Amino acid sequence: MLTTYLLVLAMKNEMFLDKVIAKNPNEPEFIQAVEEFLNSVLPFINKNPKYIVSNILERIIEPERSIIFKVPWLDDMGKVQINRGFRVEFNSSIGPYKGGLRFHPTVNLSILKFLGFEQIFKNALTGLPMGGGKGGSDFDPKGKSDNEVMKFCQSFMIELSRHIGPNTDIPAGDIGVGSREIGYMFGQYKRIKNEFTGVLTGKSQNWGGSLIRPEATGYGVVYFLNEMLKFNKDTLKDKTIVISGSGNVAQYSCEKATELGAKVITLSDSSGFIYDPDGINKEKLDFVFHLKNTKRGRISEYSKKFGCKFYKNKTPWGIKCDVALPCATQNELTKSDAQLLVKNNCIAVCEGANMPCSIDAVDVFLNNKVLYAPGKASNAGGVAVSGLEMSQNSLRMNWSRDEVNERLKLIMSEIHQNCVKYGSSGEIVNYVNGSNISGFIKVADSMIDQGVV
Ligand code: NDP
Ligand code: 2IT
Repeated sequence: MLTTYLLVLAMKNEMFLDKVIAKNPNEPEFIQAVEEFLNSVLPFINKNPKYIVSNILERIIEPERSIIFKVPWLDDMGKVQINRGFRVEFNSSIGPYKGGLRFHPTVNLSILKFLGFEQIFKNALTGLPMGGGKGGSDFDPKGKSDNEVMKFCQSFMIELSRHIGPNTDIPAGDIGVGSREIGYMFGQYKRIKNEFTGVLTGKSQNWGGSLIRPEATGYGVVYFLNEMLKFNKDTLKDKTIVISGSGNVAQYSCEKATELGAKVITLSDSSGFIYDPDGINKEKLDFVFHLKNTKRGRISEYSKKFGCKFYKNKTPWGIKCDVALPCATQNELTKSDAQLLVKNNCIAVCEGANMPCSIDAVDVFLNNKVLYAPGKASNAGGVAVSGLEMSQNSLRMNWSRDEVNERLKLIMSEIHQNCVKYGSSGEIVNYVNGSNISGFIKVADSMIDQGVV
């Protein structure tokens, strides 16, 4: 009798994606993230009746709260501008909501729900007590003066401050949000609440930030890659690496990979990519840091400075490499890109960005035994060090660079071990299954412990 009941419920699970699509129309990125998750988790759930009986799937894909608000601000010409602000507080079963803010013209509810959903399991994988959330705005910082960015950030925080707090929801950076934006938002939060608290992470070091947080996502990506290679009795030494993006994650992935003996030959932005066959060494990377973080210029300037090729409006996946690190944005690597990488004998793909590879690109990697790490495992170093920043703020202490870096290394290695534990079949490690199942168990069990939540 019970078996028949469970069988019926399991069949309902199989049709679950149709229900998600019907309930969340016009949210393709969110549906994509749920589909990828279900591919790993459904077979596991169907073997573990407690998750079926507790209807955990339907519960876990619904955000606890989605806040959408108007952000009015005055530009330098004195004209009123209007943007839309968001915070998706997705799941707080293992800790306060935690996740970045993205400022980019493409930002909408679908993108923030996909990012918030992935963040739940990523945060669980870090082993730290953080729930999942994500927010941001369709505001475009490109081409805006510092004054305009500040005015926008202040107005954004007037509304956001009602919903966040050091024990409730702790935002951080993401695309378009770096230390400048975090500074303006922190200053405004402090004025509104008259409190100096760790309400945001990614703060500057003079006022509560953690050493290594700027580097953490990129360094973590390379530490994870190193673990994957080590597990396959290989190393990073002399590997040729193709990186997309030239922002925070791309810059520090490039720095750490180079430090560990690899050669990085591409970087990109939304205008195209540069190909430097000699490798982007320390001096060249210093130029990129200045170009992108201070001058806020275009990556094409690198090719003029160092005399290499710039490919306008192209992505770098056709360049022959051993390893690819997509570090720009979602769905930037498609099935045909994956086929090119395989044809060129790429052995590993480690995601710095969130969901940069489409589902059919991931299938190509898995079918061809390319070592493939999904972002929720490989880019978890950023939020992990955000978690360490929260600990330091609570303790009112600062840890040394070495101490934070060692903790980051350990966390990335433990995430790798968990992927091996939950994703191995025979000799092969499926990192997609490993990360999804490992993250899911912790969150789902906590939800069940806490009753009808
Ligand atoms: P940045 O804003 O510092 O850099 C983003 C980079 O990606 C830029 O080079 C940008 O080019 C490029 N890019 C952004 N959107 C597009 C697009 N639609 N098409 C082509 N290129 C694009 O962001 P981060 O480096 O912080 O973030 C990069 C990725 O890493 C994102 O997916 C983010 O979610 C993820 N991530 C970030 C973490 C962090 O701690 N910052 C942590 C974990 C993941 P351009 O300047 O021309 O727009
Ligand atoms: O996608 C991510 O993990 C981030 N943007 C970092 C989030 C954080 O809270 O540090």
